[in-house]
Amino acid sequence: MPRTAHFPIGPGTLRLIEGDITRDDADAIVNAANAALAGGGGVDGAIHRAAGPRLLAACRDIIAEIDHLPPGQAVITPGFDLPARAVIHTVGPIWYGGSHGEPDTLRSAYAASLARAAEHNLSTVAFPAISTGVYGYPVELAAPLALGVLAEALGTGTVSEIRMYVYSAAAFAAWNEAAVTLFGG
Ligand code: AR6
Repeated sequence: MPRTAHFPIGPGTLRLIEGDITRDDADAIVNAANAALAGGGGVDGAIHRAAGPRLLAACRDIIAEIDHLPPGQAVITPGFDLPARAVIHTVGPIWYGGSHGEPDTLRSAYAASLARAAEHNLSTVAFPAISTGVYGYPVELAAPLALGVLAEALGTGTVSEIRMYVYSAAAFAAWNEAAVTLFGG
């Protein structure tokens, strides 16, 4: 049985969900992309498969203009075949041990994604656990940092609901523990 938990934060709600983000019908889902927006493995591959080839075409148009998407920044495309209306593509940091600016870049990836959502009046946003897969960011460090940024956006009403997707029972336990510590049970 997939696990869920929810935490009221200010006027908004944070939901923690164990499951596949590509099935979510949020206003926007966030993609943990690479700087070339070229598609890839992990959640990026799953989102491109579910959205269909028009998503890669839209990413290519963006790259033709900006060359590459630096870590910590975010851009938005339509959701195409996804249930979600939009995809916000961000690039998290690759983990090199933690003293190479990784926390600032991870914070920025979440904040920039929320900024794109707010600009487009998208109030329900689903996030994957950016950088905690191929990019190697330790989940027990990523979770409290990410939840802090998400809570700030919910507290100020930048967005009304954030659905934080995790992809294993172990990840759910780590994120839930961090959320309970920060927000109470
Ligand atoms: N739904 C929700 N979460 C998922 C899904 C899914 N369908 N699939 C995987 N995850 P990763 P990164 C989780 O590696 O570390 C790509 O190749 C996964 O278990 O997707 O930011 C890009 O092109 C993990 O917890 O992203 C980049 O090159 C989390 O999503 C690179 O990987 C993120 O893992 C980015 O690496």
